Amino acid sequence: TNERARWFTNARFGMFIHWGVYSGAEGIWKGEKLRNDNDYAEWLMYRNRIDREEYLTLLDRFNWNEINPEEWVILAKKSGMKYVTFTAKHHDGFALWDSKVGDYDLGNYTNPKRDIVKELAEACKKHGLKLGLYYSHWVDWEHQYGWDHTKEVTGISAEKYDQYWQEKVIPQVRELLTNYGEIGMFWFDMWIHHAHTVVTKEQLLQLKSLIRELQPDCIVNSRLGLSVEEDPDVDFKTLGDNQLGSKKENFPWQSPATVAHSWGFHALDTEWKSTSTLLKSLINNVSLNGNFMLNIGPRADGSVPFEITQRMLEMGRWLNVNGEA
Ligand code: JFZ
Repeated sequence: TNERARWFTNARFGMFIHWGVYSGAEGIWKGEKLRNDNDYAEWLMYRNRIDREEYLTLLDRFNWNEINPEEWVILAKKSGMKYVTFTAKHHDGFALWDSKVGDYDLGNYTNPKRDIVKELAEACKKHGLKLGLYYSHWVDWEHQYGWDHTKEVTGISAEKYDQYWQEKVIPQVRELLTNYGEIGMFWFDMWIHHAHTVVTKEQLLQLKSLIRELQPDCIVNSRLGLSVEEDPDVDFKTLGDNQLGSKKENFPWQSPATVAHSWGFHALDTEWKSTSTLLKSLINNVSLNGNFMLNIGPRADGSVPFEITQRMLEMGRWLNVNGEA
């Protein structure tokens, strides 16, 4: 078994946090209330073809005096979760820490400067949880040479994509693994094998070896996008949402899930799963030796919807009675 992933296998239950500039829109752009195939709140910038400057006007809706990431960590802890995974950079390309790489980052748009990765790292340390970082490596809608799905049609040269990779992805991941203490996991997100798109095996291996070099104990999920043949050193597999693995898996596995539908907060989300449905998912998952990561989508003031906190705290109470320490 993989020593590096031992804590993760034992952790069983973690919190996913989708929070970023899009949280200010709550899934609705200029009054548009259409729901379609891809109505994830965090896909707003791409779906509505919002340019990189106008998109940031959403930051005006943030209440920086209210936002306290420690509250997310405390909720995770009370819910029986052992780690949190935060969207440090989602597909919109906006870095939620004080990044020196480029200018599309929170440090550059807050005064006094905020650095949510730093605040979360400190809160996790204080409360004894591991910190994972979601980093959208493949897709980036902000960088002119990053991948977006219109490029399936228009194409992009390998040279240009590599420019994005070398001047943004590599130095940002280096920053995250250098300035914030121990990072328990890197959670990448590429659900189509790289052969279908623009990312090369060499680029992905470069990223993987950077992580191994800077923090050898940091675990990396399979959505990095390399096959087991290309990189046998996989730490854990991320399955599709709510998908279950089996006891016979060769690698630790995890399934991510939301409480309603969207990952980022969506004002039109109304179909909340019940606590017992969520508990059944957790129990199914754990009984098959898996790991369940349940999402919160806080609002632009940092608050977590009541429908989510209530269910998570109920799960925590159940685990207090029935779970193993
Ligand atoms: C991706 C993102 O596009 C989305 O915004 C969110 O961050 C989610 C956690 O990850 O969306 C996916 C990717 C893969 C699957 C489902 C949603 N899948 O394989 O089932």
